[in-house]
Amino acid sequence: MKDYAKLWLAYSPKKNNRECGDLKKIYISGVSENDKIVKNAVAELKAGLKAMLDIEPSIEYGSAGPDIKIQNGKDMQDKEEYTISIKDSGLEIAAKSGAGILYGAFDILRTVACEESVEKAYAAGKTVRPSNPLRMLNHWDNMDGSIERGYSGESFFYENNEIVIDERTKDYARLIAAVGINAIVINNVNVKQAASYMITDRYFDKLAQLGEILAGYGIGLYMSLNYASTIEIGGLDSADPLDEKVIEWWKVKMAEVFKKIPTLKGFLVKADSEGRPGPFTYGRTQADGANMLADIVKDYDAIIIWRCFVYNCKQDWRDRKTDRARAGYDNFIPMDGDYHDNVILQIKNGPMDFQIREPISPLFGGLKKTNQMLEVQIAQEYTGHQIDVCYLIPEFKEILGFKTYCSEKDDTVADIISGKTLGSRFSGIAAVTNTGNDFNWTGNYLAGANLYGFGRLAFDTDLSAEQIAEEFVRMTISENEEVVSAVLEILLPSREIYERYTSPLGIGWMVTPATHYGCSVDGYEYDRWGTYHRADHLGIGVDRTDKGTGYALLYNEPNASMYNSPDDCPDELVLFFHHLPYTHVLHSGKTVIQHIYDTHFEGYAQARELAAKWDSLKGKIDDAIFDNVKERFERQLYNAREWCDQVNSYFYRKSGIPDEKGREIW
Ligand code: GCV
Repeated sequence: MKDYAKLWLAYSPKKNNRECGDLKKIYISGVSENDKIVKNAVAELKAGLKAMLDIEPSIEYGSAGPDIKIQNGKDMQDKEEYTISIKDSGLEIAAKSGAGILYGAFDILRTVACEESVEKAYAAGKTVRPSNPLRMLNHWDNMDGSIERGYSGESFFYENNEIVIDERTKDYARLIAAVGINAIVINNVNVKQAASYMITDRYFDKLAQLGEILAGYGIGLYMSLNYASTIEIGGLDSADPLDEKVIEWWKVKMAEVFKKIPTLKGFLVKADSEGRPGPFTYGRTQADGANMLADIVKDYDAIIIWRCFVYNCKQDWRDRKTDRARAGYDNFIPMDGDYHDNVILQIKNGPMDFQIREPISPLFGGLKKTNQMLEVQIAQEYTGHQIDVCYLIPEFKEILGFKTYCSEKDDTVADIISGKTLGSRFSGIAAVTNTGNDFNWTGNYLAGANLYGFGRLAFDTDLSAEQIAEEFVRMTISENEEVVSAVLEILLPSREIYERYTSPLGIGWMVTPATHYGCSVDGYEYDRWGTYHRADHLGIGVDRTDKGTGYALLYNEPNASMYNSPDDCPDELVLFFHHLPYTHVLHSGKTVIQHIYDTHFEGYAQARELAAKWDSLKGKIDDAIFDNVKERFERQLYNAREWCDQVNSYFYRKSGIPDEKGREIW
């Protein structure tokens, strides 16, 4: 087994331990001391406080409430809520479930680790209720050990088509529970080869064992499912969701699966997408497919999470009417209201695919009667492969705060996925994760801020991107104020800087095909994936207005009118919605072409500033962390320069319009 960093569970000794108050006793109330999550919470508290403050508090249990198991959906947030208050010479954590106690324990450990005063943090009593019922990580890990879009080594779940369970498995559960994650999907949504057999006795024992470990930290186990299992492992000739033979096969299969893996909470399904099989093959709808499976797993209190990433990936670039951005909406809205209660539709944040800037998917605010979950990606597929630093929490804050105008109140994406808007029992947020078996888990050490931050934000959407970043830095790099400020100055603007030196004004996609790292302005222009910028010598952008593909009109008003008008559309998305001349003047007062030049030069210059800031930390932080990020910055600068020069040269050559400031363009 490879060695690995402890990240925010390092629990290093604290100098300012007086600040942390007198923690002679910890009172735990509302739960049974025999609950296995409570036991893990207590072990965590004891180990953490001993390591950080060298104290050994005694634990006192108050009266236990009824024995509560957290089931999918049913009042999950109530049961995971916790309250911490000061009691006698110590602290009390009160909750209705072991998970609540665990989150409370990690809250205390975080307070101590960040050297905040325990007195101040809890004097008024602190109650935290998770913002979202499901706070999930989606692993795109394959059973051969590779990871689709993985940039931090190999899988720590699989090796040579076997499931690996070791100390790292448990530490992973601890790490993600500490930030509030309560669900993981352990295999790639592209379920192929050995992964199709995860629902057979070849893997049941290991999966049952893994499920138990995760359950001990309040984490539900989910798997991605091969929609065509009936054919691929069942020997049937069909996967038609309305075919009785198919339904019967799934009934028998699910009875076996849930008996053998009692902790299993459900499945994630990618169907009819990028070559994966699905109900369309049989002339059935996405709802037919999802409901068939959901009805069967309902008997086991399980759910089906069905992805909305369904689009035609064999488009003709000459065709200007078919618009990939419309696909999710067109494929899923007609059945709004038909999806059964234990189906959740999982929707990528944007209508395309995790570009550095996209509008919010119009499915949010479009679906009015369906359980919904947001899917974001912390694996930096299009945002720098964990080579370039790109702290994504500011973007996720924008996504969550987007007003969909789907109702009079509670109409933001955050409201929808928390279950507030629709009163839904099943909802939440998932991130395609950025972990692997690298020493530091995430390749670039600073990419750990996205793993940490996603969990924290999913648990409490009111936290600011700044607070989350600061916690990460204090807990995993240094408490030295100079270091904290410098790392925050690197993390916080990094997403905007990445956007500046890559693709402008919401256009996206100018990446190297297949790998998705590095610049290739026309890489996806004459391809089949529906990903075009439509640049010629006069202008650039995709007309998605009422005169073009009509995509802008899929939003509720006033968003539809705003996006439909080049004058009202926000600058950062204007080329996503409009085809404009290079001389078009933006709200910023700059022309499109000058914006392209300026942002690219600025973005590259700012990336150099970030790297220099990092260099200033030499000797002030752990050498291994310093070297790791330094090496990534060297690659980032090469990448940023290529982007800057290629994009500027491309558009200068297309448009013939020189840079007002006369800078060097090739
Ligand atoms: C798991 C994009 C990625 C694929 C990924 C797919 C998806 O197309 O490039 O690697 O497949 O999204 O989200 O299903």
